Amino acid sequence: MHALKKILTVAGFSLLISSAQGQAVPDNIRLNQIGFYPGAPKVAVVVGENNGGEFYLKTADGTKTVFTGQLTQSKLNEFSKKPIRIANFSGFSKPGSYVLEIPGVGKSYSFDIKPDVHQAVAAAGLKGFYYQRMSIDLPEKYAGKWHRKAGHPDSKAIVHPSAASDKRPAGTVIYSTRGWLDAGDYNKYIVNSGITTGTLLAAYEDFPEYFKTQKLNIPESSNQVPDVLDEALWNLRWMLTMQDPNDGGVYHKLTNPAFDGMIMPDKADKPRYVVQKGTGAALNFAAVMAQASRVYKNFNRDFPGLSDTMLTAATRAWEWAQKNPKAIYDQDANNKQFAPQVTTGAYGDREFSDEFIWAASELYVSTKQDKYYTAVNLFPDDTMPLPSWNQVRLLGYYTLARHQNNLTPLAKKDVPALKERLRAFADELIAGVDARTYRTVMGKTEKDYIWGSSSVAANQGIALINAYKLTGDKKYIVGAISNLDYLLGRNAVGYSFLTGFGEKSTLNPHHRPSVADGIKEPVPGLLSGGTNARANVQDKCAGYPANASADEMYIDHDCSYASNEIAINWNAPFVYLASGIEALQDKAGLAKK
Ligand code: G3I
Ligand code: 9MR
Repeated sequence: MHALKKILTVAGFSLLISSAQGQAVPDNIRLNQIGFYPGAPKVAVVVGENNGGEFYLKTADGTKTVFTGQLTQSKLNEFSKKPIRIANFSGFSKPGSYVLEIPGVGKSYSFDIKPDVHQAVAAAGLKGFYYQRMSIDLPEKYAGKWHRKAGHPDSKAIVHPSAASDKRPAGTVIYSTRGWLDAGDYNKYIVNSGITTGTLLAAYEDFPEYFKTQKLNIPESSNQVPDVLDEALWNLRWMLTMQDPNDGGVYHKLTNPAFDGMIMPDKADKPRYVVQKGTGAALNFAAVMAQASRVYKNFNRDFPGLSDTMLTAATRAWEWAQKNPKAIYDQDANNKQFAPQVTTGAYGDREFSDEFIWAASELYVSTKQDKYYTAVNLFPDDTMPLPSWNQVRLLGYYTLARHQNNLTPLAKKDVPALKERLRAFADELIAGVDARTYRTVMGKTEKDYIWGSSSVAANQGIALINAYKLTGDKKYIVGAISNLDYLLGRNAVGYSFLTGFGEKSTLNPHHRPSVADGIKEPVPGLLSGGTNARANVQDKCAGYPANASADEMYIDHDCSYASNEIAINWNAPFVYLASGIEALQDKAGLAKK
């Protein structure tokens, strides 16, 4: 299978590939393979020049034409310079299952037009976190054919020499169980857990009604707590164990010295260490625990004392960071000094002003104590950097905007300017989208195609949903949908990057359980990092298309950790994006024409 796919990718975009049904379908009609809301724009991209300007929307069985449209004149793609035409069938809104037929090109994958069209992908993305749970069996009842044994109990994590303190010298054994595996690897990183868990909690805070009724079939589904909060708690409980009770500092990660092989969790039994405490870890921890204390406070009967524990943990980590504002996690430097050497993911941020902003914002909103609002300069400059694991400033801004009606006067005075900034940022994101060949917000410049670019698309979508919530202007949610369309297939490689969803979706992610479990289909509901302009030089896998442009550098091969790994900090914004759009579909007039 790999070899065949590789040849197809190398040979380019115009080849026919086989669909799940065994019918020949062209790879060069690219669209959201899941579908469209009746009241939303409906666009497909056609790659390559062809005669004939008409396209037909047909019932999925191909028997009946329900809509006929005119393709746009072809335009050269901004990066690959390939000719692109657009089939726009936004004028059609009748629910059903359809295909697009383009004379001289072929038929598209089938897709739906209906309300709730992204309900299943939103739920699957969240269920993806269940499949990432460590230290617990995943029985068939919940995990289906991907059931597996527990691994990584982490009940005996060793304090690494880099983390040694008087009260916990090197070699001390601590209990640090649970948590999610970070990505395709089996280690647990506090910095990346911060933005991930914070994003899931933000989704809940923004759309509580939506999550109240969602059932994921996880072990806690029968309790009274929304599944998203039960799932997030699996990781939060692990995060709590990463704080040194003696000083409030937080270990950067819990890790093997080196990455495990491509084996199942229960076969991975190397010793695991907690390493150096750092400012990034402390502040990500403080931010997410402060946020969590606010969220779980409403579930005090289900989790007595939890909210208070979280707030205390948050303030102690914050205080540690005040005393240690520049404790960088420098893995290379540590490796010169300590043994064993550690070569797993570094998440080595060196700049913490954004982490201070996020933590201060969350602590302020949860406690209403002005001292947090004034502790750091929350608005040091005019930039609005898109969130990523090493850049969390906007997470603080989203929180302040979300709670705008419940702030002290000190912060209230800044709200109009903050809202204006969020709106202006969204305007910048959507500017020019209709003139771009793929008509997605994603891909304005080559810079969007970095390692984990799928999370760029998803985080842009979150910024747009925030602007929609603040203004009620439909153009922002339409922009957010364009990026969901991108992630589910309207992109330059024609893949749905969500495993298990779409006829042409990621099948071979760099994900140890998916590689090692002997099951053909990958674990479902995981978002591939996707296109990465520098993937070929970063992981050096064979099979990248020759002369690929920035938006085409992707291979669906498990070797490719730089373009085809999955990661929790990419799944979380996907969950926010898909769930937010689902939650807003009625208000935004998407569900009906
Ligand atoms: O910041 C620069 C940017 O200025 C520049 O334009 C761009 C061009 O490529 O590069 C940017 O830096 C990249 C950085 O990510 C920030 O996006 C680096 O090149 C790139 O090497 C780095 O990749 C990180 C990767 O680890 C390697 O360190 C990814 O963000 C990060 O998501 C990934 O995380 C790994 C963990 O270490 C281990 N577990 C799996 C996880 C996912 O792959
Ligand atoms: O599997 C690892 C993946 O999670 C990381 O993102 C990636 C970059 O740090 O590294 C992967 O591990 C590779 C290692 O760096 C080099 N040898 C091959 C490993 C993959 O099998």
